[in-house]
Amino acid sequence: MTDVATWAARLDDAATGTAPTAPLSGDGLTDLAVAYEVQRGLVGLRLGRGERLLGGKLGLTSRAKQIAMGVDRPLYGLVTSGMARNSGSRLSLEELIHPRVEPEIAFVLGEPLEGPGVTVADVLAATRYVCPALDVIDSRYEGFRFTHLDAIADNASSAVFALGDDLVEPRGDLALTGCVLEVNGRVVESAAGAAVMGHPAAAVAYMANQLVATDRRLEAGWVVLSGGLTAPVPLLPGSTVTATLSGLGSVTLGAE
Ligand code: 0L1
Ligand code: MG
Repeated sequence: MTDVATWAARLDDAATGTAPTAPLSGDGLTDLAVAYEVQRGLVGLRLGRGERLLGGKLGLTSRAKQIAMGVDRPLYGLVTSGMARNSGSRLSLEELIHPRVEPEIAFVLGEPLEGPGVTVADVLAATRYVCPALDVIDSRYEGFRFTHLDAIADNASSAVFALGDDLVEPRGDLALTGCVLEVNGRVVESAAGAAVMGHPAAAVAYMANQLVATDRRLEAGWVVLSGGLTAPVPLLPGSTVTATLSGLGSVTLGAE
């Protein structure tokens, strides 16, 4: 096996066995293109088990999160049907390693977006709906510690996501959309849409433009999670987490 296939299998084993592994950077992962190849391999293993590709996600899109994780650039990952849950679902924490959850704005595309040069205006024109989302991240690395390349290879720590039940056409300024994150009814974080790269659609544009490097694009019908608006919070047993976004509604996940 090449390093790419070996590394993808190692991360997949960590996820399915809920046993974290050491960062790949410690074993020679030093190249951005290779990191995204590992990500493709990892997602390919899911698709080989019958999952469907549903779209994309952005990570490390807020300055606060970049500082917290010690990186200086966003990254993207891919989301599949095996990660999707309905709002109101309760997750079994036995299937996860050390999950954290963060509120996001999700975009559902009506038209494909192909870079280079995709802008916020292009994203909004191509968007059919926006809705609140909860992104459950679960790094496959020990101690949730990794480099930027490690996190790319690990498919942006993707584990589970849920969308709100209300899909609305984008209107108003999403940079000004308010977000409140509650755990068991207590407000633990709050933010505005501008926390993500100044405007959440800028994150979607970033992914479309980055995909040029591999001759890919964002497809019509895809959902794209635009990145955490607040710091992530640990998903603890017995907790219920709700994100409410002004004008967009709310989304809830529980954990047992
Ligand atoms: O959704 C995310 O922001 C994940 C980015 C990857 C790094 C992390 O796990 O924080
Ligand atoms: Mg996220």
